[in-house]
Amino acid sequence: RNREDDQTGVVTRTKTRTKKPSLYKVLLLNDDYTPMEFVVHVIERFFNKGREEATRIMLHVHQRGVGVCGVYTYEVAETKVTQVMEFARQHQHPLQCTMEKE
Ligand code: TYC
Repeated sequence: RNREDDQTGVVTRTKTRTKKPSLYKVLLLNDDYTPMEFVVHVIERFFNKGREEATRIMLHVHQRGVGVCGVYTYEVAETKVTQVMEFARQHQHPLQCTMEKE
């Protein structure tokens, strides 16, 4: 909020500037054992992608070693990583998920 002094004409800015939150990429890492179909399912379920895009992302990770599943604020990204790691562990797959500041 800006307020102008009647005597001096000086404008004082009271409101603190809002800052956009930092964004974090959530990454999947390739491995030799996790089935492709499981990875596609993970991407559909936790990153809200359709089958086509999920398949495209999975193949990118399979071929390049790493790939971005989504970009989120810190807490959301951290939650995705935890959920994916827990889901992979429950199914005894070595799938790795991590996050990185954009
Ligand atoms: N490389 C795995 C296979 O050939 C498939 C895979 C893709 C695994 C992506 C992990 O993040 C991954 N079955």
